[in-house]
Amino acid sequence: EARLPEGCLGRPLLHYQTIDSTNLEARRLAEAGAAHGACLCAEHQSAGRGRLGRAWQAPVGASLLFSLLLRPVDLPVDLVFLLNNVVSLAVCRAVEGLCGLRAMVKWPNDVFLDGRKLVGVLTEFTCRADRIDHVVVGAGLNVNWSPEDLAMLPAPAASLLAASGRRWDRAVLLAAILRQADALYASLLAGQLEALRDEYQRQSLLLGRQVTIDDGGALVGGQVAGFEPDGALRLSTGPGRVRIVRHGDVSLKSI
Ligand code: BT5
Repeated sequence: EARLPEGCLGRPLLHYQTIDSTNLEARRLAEAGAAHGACLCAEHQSAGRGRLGRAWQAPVGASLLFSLLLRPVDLPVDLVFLLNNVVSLAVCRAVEGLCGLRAMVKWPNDVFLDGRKLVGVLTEFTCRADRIDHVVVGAGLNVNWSPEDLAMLPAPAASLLAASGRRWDRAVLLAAILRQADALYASLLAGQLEALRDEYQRQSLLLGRQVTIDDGGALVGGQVAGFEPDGALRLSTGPGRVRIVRHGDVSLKSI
């Protein structure tokens, strides 16, 4: 079950007991010339990172912590965010297929289960002469966290164990995610942006909801009307007024 087909993303598969961050190590390997498709996973990160310098937590051995190294040399730089969506949707497909749980994407970079954060995704890239040199997409998935583990986090979070009442084999999960990511990545490179957007939209926690978005400066409120093929969020801010939002932190308005 944990075996990957020939040519699939995730080869080679590198496993670390402890590393500062799988994203940082993937970038170091990329700069040393590592090839497209490598996947790094770790039992423990001493400096697991989220966006904007935030920390990513995980009890040793309880999470699936991995980073994919991609070299999509022909992908336009302004579509790089779609690699984040490829991995988020791959996780949703794998979690639904294996565990029977319906996880939802929360723009820009989370996967939620039952209204709480299950996965965080961190996408970082490097360009050379206006083209993508490499992209690292890292994800942390709370797998075998007990309710007590979850209670240590500052914000409400979910785990597969807490949601399903059983433990899950992380190697089997990772293989399922990589197979799905491989298929979604192929459809991205084939230019199937609308199919990808439609799946993202079907899986979206935010579609149709009233939200407030903090883009680092002003707060902007409105109703999520959908997503652009490049991954940006369409926010309806008033009658006939749509604003395209490319980054920010989203809060759902409670009704
Ligand atoms: C993220 O950042 O959600 C991206 C997290 C990416 C982690 C992976 S693990 C493998 C790879 N190597 C790395 O070093 N990183 C990637 P952000 O949207 O900034 O959310 C961070 C916030 O989520 C924190 O400030 C906490 O409030 C919360 N948080 C921290 N750990 C969590 C966890 N395990 N589950 C749920 N929420 C968590």
